[in-house]
Amino acid sequence: MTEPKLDIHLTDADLTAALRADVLRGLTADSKWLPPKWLYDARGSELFEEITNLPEYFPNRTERTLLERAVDEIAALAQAEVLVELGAGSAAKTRLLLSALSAGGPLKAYVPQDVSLSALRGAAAQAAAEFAGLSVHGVVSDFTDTLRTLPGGGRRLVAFLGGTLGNLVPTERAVFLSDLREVLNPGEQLLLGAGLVTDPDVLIPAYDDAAGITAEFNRNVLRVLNYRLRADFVPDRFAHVAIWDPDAEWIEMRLRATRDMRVDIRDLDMTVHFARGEDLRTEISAKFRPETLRAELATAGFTVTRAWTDPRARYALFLSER
Ligand code: AVJ
Repeated sequence: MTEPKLDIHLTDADLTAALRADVLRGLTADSKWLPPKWLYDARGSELFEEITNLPEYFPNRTERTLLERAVDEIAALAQAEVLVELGAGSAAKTRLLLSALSAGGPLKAYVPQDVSLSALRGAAAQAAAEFAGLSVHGVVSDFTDTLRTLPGGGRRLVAFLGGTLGNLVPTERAVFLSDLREVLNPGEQLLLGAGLVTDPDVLIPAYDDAAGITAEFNRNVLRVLNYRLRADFVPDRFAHVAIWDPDAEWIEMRLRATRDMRVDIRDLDMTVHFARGEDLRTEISAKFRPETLRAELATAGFTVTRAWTDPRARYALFLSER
């Protein structure tokens, strides 16, 4: 087996610096918020893997079923020499893509990208072990920052799966999609997985499961602040809340203070007050209407060549060309 290469664009020190900036901005705002990427330290990435196995969390299972159905056609259309996977995480679905792309196709390299070094190490090692002759080149970064420095070396298929696009608000999404379109060469393609707008009675439990794993995942961000910035959050004093916003058509995860609190963030010399009932928003997870997402892709300069949806129209895969 060839050892996987690993590019670290985000060192531990970079992460701490970025977190400081986000905490300064987000926890001094009128409505407190933090970007969702801070949910994914080693423990957070593990908890997310657990979420994908929950009965209520349908997006990953639905996406996998769609991928199983679509993957040969995707491979035939993409003719990819390099598979780039943005937000790869533990890359559980990658095996499907890698085997279809390498079966008789020109695939030479796999480039998994993720913000979590621990998740990426596992993904890279596993792919290298399973696909002999495949060159594996992991990138630790924030996916919105490193499009320009993604390794090339042949015709690329960029996979952005799991519905992670939904973590971006509309303006961020537009910038991200057009930046991505700009770095791709003619003929290179994007495979996008996106959750669709569906019944809130199905969506909300997916983000508020009976076993409380999503609640632990959500509260984990407070533990990240505790060890990275020497804060003294007591995670159990925050309740997990998942809300469907019918106007914005996104799920919001929040942490709700169960009493008045002062929290010291020592490394920022900062004290934050929470009133009982006050929310800290930790994630948005936008859901899409197929026509709207097609329009957003078109505005960014992509042409959708193929799309797949499950029978209950809860999730979709879009293959588009630069
Ligand atoms: C990894 C961002 C796609 O939004 O569904 C799961 C994260 N948050 N449960 C999603 C998540 C709560 C997930 N993404």
